[in-house]
Amino acid sequence: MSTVAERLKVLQGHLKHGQQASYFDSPKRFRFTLDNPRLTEEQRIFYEHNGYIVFKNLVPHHLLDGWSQHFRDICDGKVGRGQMMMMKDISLLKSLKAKDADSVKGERLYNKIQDVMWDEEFFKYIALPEIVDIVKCFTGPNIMAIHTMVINKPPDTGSDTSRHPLHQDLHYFPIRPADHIVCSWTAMEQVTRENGCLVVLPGSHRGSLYPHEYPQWEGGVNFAYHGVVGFDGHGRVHLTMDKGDTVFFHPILIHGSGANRTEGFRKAISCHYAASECNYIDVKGTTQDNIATEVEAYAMKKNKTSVDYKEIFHIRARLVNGKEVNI
Ligand SMILES: O=C(O)CCC(=O)C(=O)O
Ligand SMILES: [Fe+2]
Repeated sequence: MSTVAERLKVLQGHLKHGQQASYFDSPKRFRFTLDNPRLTEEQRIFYEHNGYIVFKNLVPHHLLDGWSQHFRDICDGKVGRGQMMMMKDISLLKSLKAKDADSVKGERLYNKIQDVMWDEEFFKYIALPEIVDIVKCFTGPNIMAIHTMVINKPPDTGSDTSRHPLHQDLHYFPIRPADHIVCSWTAMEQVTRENGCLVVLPGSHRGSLYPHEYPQWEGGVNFAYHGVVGFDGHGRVHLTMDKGDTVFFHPILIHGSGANRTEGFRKAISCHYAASECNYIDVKGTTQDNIATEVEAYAMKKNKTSVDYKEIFHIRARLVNGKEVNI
């Protein structure tokens, strides 16, 4: 483990010799990845530097088709939703109150199903060896699923509410350390700039967690879609992906997604994994206070009991590999 003083000495050495100090000259070469042969040196360096890495065609298509059908069956009420949370786009909520309400149903109505980790069909994605083998490179062998979603972007209604503002997923998590959390996000069909692919700010995972607020969007903003401001000048990469491609990214990486301007449904399945050794922390009084208060109020309304934010995460987390530590 290197100390700040050691790092400073190396940097001073570079400067003295007129060289430009680079991130990889620091004594501890790898901070965001663990020693594991599943990642090549090149892949490891890419993630260390950029905070994300894409694996082409990682998830078999027949499995993705099955999960797409399962999503539609839940939306249509053919399969029980259990404890899963079904979310609707705000512009549709408005039109539901209008006279054309009947035309908005099924997968057109729901833009997200959350907490899919306890659904045995979706859990097959979460525990898929192709995914878990890569997750271990960030978390180590003991792995919990802490946040899970099937994200559906129905055709935008014209109000741009299918956009997802730039944000950092760690804003939502009362869990640390961040470096042992990773998201896997798999395209369930081709994702393009037209149907609202992910947009990432490479290298932003080396920053810190910033304050998040609801953006001031004319058409309204979906529940809990908080965003960061002030990153307009930062380089962006649009992650256009084919069906089955999977991106793994760090929870501090700033990312978002565009509106779906096609007539199709853009679906993705994703899971945030954390090392079982991670701790559940109190976020009161931090920049995460606003999301914690909002979600606690929602849980209170739904379950009529008050639950602390970190307990919400603790209770729903599900073991994926190895053993549970912080029970
Ligand atoms: O799939 C997307 O459009 C992005 C979703 C996302 O980043 C999130 O829900 O945190
Ligand atoms: Fe996100």
